[in-house]
Amino acid sequence: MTGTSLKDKVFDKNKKPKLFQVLLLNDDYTTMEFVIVVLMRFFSKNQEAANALMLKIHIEGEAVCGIYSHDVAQTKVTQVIEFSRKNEQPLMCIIRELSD
Ligand code: TYC
Repeated sequence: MTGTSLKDKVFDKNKKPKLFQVLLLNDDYTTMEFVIVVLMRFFSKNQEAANALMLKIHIEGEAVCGIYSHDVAQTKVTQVIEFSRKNEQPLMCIIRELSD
Protein backbone atom coordinates (compact mmCIF):
# COMPACT_ATOMS: atom_id res chain seq x y z
CA MET A 1 0.00 0.00 0.00
CA THR A 2 2.99 2.37 -0.28
CA GLY A 3 2.39 5.46 -2.37
CA THR A 4 -1.37 5.07 -2.11
CA SER A 5 -3.52 8.02 -1.14
CA LEU A 6 -5.65 7.99 2.01
CA LYS A 7 -8.74 7.99 -0.21
CA ASP A 8 -7.56 4.79 -1.93
CA LYS A 9 -6.84 3.14 1.40
CA VAL A 10 -10.25 4.00 2.83
CA PHE A 11 -12.09 2.79 -0.24
CA ASP A 12 -9.93 -0.22 -1.04
CA LYS A 13 -12.54 -2.97 -1.04
CA ASN A 14 -9.86 -5.63 -1.60
CA LYS A 15 -7.98 -4.75 1.59
CA LYS A 16 -7.85 -7.83 3.82
CA PRO A 17 -9.30 -7.21 7.28
CA LYS A 18 -6.98 -8.11 10.15
CA LEU A 19 -8.02 -11.07 12.25
CA PHE A 20 -7.27 -11.69 15.90
CA GLN A 21 -6.99 -14.93 17.85
CA VAL A 22 -8.44 -15.01 21.35
CA LEU A 23 -6.50 -17.34 23.63
CA LEU A 24 -7.03 -18.66 27.14
CA LEU A 25 -3.92 -19.19 29.26
CA ASN A 26 -3.34 -21.96 31.76
CA ASP A 27 -2.83 -21.27 35.45
CA ASP A 28 -2.73 -23.39 38.62
CA TYR A 29 -5.88 -22.03 40.31
CA THR A 30 -8.79 -21.66 37.87
CA THR A 31 -10.98 -24.75 38.08
CA MET A 32 -11.36 -26.98 35.06
CA GLU A 33 -15.15 -26.77 35.42
CA PHE A 34 -15.00 -22.96 35.24
CA VAL A 35 -12.90 -22.98 32.05
CA ILE A 36 -15.44 -25.34 30.44
CA VAL A 37 -18.25 -22.92 31.37
CA VAL A 38 -16.28 -20.01 29.83
CA LEU A 39 -15.65 -21.93 26.60
CA MET A 40 -19.33 -22.83 26.26
CA ARG A 41 -20.64 -19.38 27.25
CA PHE A 42 -18.25 -17.05 25.37
CA PHE A 43 -16.88 -19.25 22.58
CA SER A 44 -19.99 -21.30 21.72
CA LYS A 45 -18.30 -24.66 22.29
CA ASN A 46 -20.37 -27.71 23.13
CA GLN A 47 -19.52 -29.71 26.26
CA GLU A 48 -17.25 -32.17 24.43
CA ALA A 49 -15.32 -29.50 22.49
CA ALA A 50 -15.02 -27.34 25.61
CA ASN A 51 -13.64 -30.24 27.63
CA ALA A 52 -11.07 -31.10 24.91
CA LEU A 53 -9.97 -27.47 24.53
CA MET A 54 -9.70 -26.98 28.31
CA LEU A 55 -7.41 -30.04 28.52
CA LYS A 56 -5.28 -28.72 25.63
CA ILE A 57 -4.78 -25.42 27.51
CA HIS A 58 -4.05 -27.30 30.74
CA ILE A 59 -1.38 -29.42 29.01
CA GLU A 60 0.11 -27.01 26.47
CA GLY A 61 -0.24 -23.75 28.41
CA GLU A 62 -2.55 -21.94 25.98
CA ALA A 63 -4.92 -22.47 23.08
CA VAL A 64 -6.78 -20.45 20.49
CA CYS A 65 -10.48 -20.39 21.40
CA GLY A 66 -11.72 -18.29 18.49
CA ILE A 67 -10.74 -15.93 15.66
CA TYR A 68 -12.53 -12.59 15.24
CA SER A 69 -12.31 -8.98 14.08
CA HIS A 70 -10.46 -6.73 16.53
CA ASP A 71 -13.69 -5.35 18.02
CA VAL A 72 -15.23 -8.74 18.72
CA ALA A 73 -11.92 -10.19 20.00
CA GLN A 74 -11.43 -7.28 22.44
CA THR A 75 -15.02 -7.66 23.68
CA LYS A 76 -14.49 -11.40 24.32
CA VAL A 77 -11.33 -10.66 26.36
CA THR A 78 -13.14 -8.02 28.44
CA GLN A 79 -16.17 -10.25 29.04
CA VAL A 80 -14.11 -13.34 29.95
CA ILE A 81 -11.89 -11.42 32.40
CA GLU A 82 -14.87 -9.65 34.01
CA PHE A 83 -16.79 -12.93 34.35
CA SER A 84 -13.70 -14.63 35.82
CA ARG A 85 -12.99 -11.93 38.40
CA LYS A 86 -16.66 -11.87 39.47
CA ASN A 87 -16.33 -15.60 40.07
CA GLU A 88 -12.99 -15.18 41.88
CA GLN A 89 -11.00 -17.04 39.21
CA PRO A 90 -7.62 -15.75 37.94
CA LEU A 91 -8.18 -17.02 34.37
CA MET A 92 -6.37 -14.92 31.74
CA CYS A 93 -7.55 -14.27 28.20
CA ILE A 94 -5.43 -12.49 25.55
CA ILE A 95 -5.55 -11.34 21.94
CA ARG A 96 -2.94 -12.24 19.33
CA GLU A 97 -2.95 -10.83 15.81
CA LEU A 98 -3.22 -13.58 13.24
CA SER A 99 -0.23 -13.37 10.86
CA ASP A 100 -0.74 -14.49 7.27
N1 TYC B 1 -4.65 -25.84 35.26
C1 TYC B 1 -5.97 -25.66 35.86
C2 TYC B 1 -6.15 -26.71 36.96
O1 TYC B 1 -5.41 -27.70 37.02
C3 TYC B 1 -7.08 -25.80 34.83
C4 TYC B 1 -7.06 -24.73 33.78
C5 TYC B 1 -7.26 -25.06 32.45
C6 TYC B 1 -6.87 -23.39 34.13
C7 TYC B 1 -7.27 -24.09 31.46
C8 TYC B 1 -6.87 -22.40 33.15
O2 TYC B 1 -7.13 -21.76 30.87
C9 TYC B 1 -7.08 -22.75 31.83
N2 TYC B 1 -7.15 -26.51 37.82
